[in-house]
Amino acid sequence: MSRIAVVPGSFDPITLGHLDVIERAANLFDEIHVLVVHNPDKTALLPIAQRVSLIHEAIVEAGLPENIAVTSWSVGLLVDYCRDVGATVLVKGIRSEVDVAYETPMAIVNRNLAGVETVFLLPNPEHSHVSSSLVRQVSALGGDVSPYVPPVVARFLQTPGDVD
Ligand code: COD
Repeated sequence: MSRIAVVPGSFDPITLGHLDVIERAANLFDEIHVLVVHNPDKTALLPIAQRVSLIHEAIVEAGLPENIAVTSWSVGLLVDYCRDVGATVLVKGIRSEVDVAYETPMAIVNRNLAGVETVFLLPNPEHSHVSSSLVRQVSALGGDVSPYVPPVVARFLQTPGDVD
């Protein structure tokens, strides 16, 4: 039986920290679904379809394994999506105690709701300070985001019209 895992997030936009977690997850499981989900607690920068497109291009650009699908989800619980595609695991990145406090109750509820386990991956220390909100802030103020995001995202944030 193939092991399917979902890597959910806002990915607004995808960062090198996200990409690192996606690559490691792809090496651990047979199939990975990178799932863009709207987070109602955050003010969005990019439309969901744009985020999906940038993730897809970043994965191709980085030459990541081909067992990665990218899609979005807007109806119902995360575990409903997992059930629909036969995924038994959620993969999340943990950067700090703040992430642990945010993710722990969701992991417990997701296991209680549907038996879906959450696997936490520690980030590459090189990217542990990186977040989409930091990227949005640096970009809005005209700074260089290329140390924090895949090249396709850096190009997009400089000239949004040039990338689909
Ligand atoms: N290094 C490593 N990991 C990182 C980094 C980094 N630099 N940056 C982010 N991450 C990790 C985050 O910890 C997270 O695991 C993931 O990458 C995505 O991060 P974001 O910021 O893009 O996404 P979030 O935190 O806004 O997550 C949005 C979700 C919708 C996925 C989340 O809120 C969620 O799981 N919601 C559950 C919805 C639901 O079904 N609720 C009911 C039951 S709990």
